[in-house]
Amino acid sequence: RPADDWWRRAVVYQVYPRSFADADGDGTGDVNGIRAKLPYLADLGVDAIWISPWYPSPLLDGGYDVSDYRDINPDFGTLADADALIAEAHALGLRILIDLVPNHCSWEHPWFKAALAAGKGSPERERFWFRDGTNGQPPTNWPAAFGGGAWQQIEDGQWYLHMFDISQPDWNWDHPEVIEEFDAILRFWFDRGIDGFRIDVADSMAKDASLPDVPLHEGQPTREKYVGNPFYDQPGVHTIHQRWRAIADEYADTPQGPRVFVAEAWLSPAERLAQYVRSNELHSAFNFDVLRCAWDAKELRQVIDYTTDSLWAVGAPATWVLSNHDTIRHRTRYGRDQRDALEGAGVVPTDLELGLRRARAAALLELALPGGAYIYQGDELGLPEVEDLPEEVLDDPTWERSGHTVRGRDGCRVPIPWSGSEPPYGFGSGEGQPWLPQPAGWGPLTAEAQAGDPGSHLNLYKAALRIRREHEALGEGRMRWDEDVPAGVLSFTRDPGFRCVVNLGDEAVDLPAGAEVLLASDPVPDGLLPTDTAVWLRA
Ligand code: TEU
Repeated sequence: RPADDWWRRAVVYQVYPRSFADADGDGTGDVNGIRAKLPYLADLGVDAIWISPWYPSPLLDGGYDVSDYRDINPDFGTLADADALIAEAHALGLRILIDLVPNHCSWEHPWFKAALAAGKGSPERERFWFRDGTNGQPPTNWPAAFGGGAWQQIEDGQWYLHMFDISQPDWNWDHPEVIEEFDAILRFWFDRGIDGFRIDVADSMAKDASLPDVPLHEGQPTREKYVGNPFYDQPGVHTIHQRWRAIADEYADTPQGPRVFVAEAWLSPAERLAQYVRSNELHSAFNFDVLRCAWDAKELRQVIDYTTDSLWAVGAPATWVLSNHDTIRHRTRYGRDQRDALEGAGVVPTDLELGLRRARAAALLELALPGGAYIYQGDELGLPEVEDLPEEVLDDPTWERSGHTVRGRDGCRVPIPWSGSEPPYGFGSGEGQPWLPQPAGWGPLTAEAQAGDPGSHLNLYKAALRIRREHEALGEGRMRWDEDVPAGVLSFTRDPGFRCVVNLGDEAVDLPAGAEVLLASDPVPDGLLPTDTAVWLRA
């Protein structure tokens, strides 16, 4: 296969640096920790890693509050460590994507500090959204993502816009200096050898500068991304993406191959998302509709169909994702019957054994679908969401900003258990406590414990990724649903000669006669496919 289309079929592993691996033993993950685990990732069989923000940051939103886009957070390491990581990863055949956070920065960013100091009407304020309010009220009724309004008033009476936390002022993307600054940031990292960027809230940078209010829903300003929303999916975002694509394309004809973008945009329906991956824009975009699906054959099939149809219409590959650092881990989600399992951590009863079976089956489904796939760190170990973190350790801003009503996203960010039978499970030396406490009982889930067990979750992922690399049917390409299966079963064929069958129904079904089982998510006795089980077949 040509190296230049690697991103169309790549399996990318998401590293959340704070929680991945701790080389210096201070209880916080770091760049040298990632370096130490590169052989693990190469052995796992992924093609690339995406590293969530590693920049200097007060970490008020886990690093999505960037105070310097051209450096490494001293808690995580140095630029020299990052350079070494890039070189070592490339030597192992792993590509590196990093996170670009272009909608907002941290209130500690020098440009924002300069804007506060320079005062009303200054050119420094023009790079952000500073406005006067009316009668003590903010300029618009826009809601912030983590609760409360999106405008924060400062001492001189002006308000600044923050679509996320108050510590994350929104950039003014109508300003040439902001545009040029991000051009330079892209080049800075491309020149250091980065293979691409995941674009944070890729649908939000452009704003309707006439600042209209949003409609009310049940008395509250809506957070819905309706068509025409003044701060989401504005036409201006596409101008920005086209500009970035041109920059990435300047690097395309180098031995390293193309530099790529993946959009994070929680936009439905897929036709809307497909606009972001037209050939002169971003290369790919996460599909979150599958992530939001219940464990239901009909619903999944429908979502897979309209996703692939709308992406293929613009020539883009599908990009599947089951979990990330913002969502409840799918082992836990799939262990629940409730369709609203994405919300309400801690209140819905969870069957973790059921969740694990389904997570195993889901891994085979995800990795057999056409296109690329993302794996969130720890999902290869079958980690569940940690739902009983003590309130005093909760760190996600949603906890604070929601007035302690939403527990937030910490439960999927608990440091990875690598080895040993008790905390910190090889995450650091134990000298510095892990920044979030790990639960007791994770001993059997460590990478070390699973490595030697042929039936482990880790070894299922490894086997699937090995077959995916070897089997020419997998990755980019087309799929065809097989209709000769009972309701509740998903079955599709990839050419040549590869079939994936997933039983999401209530009873065991017959496996197709004469098929050779390449891989099964759980044992398949007597030609039967049990419930919540998936198989890969040579058809
Ligand atoms: O998330 C963007 C985003 O829209 C999320 O708030 C999403 O809607 C929510 O988490 C769904 O559960 C990105 C990052 O992934 C997230 O970690 C950051 O907090 C956010 O941007 C702000 O940078």
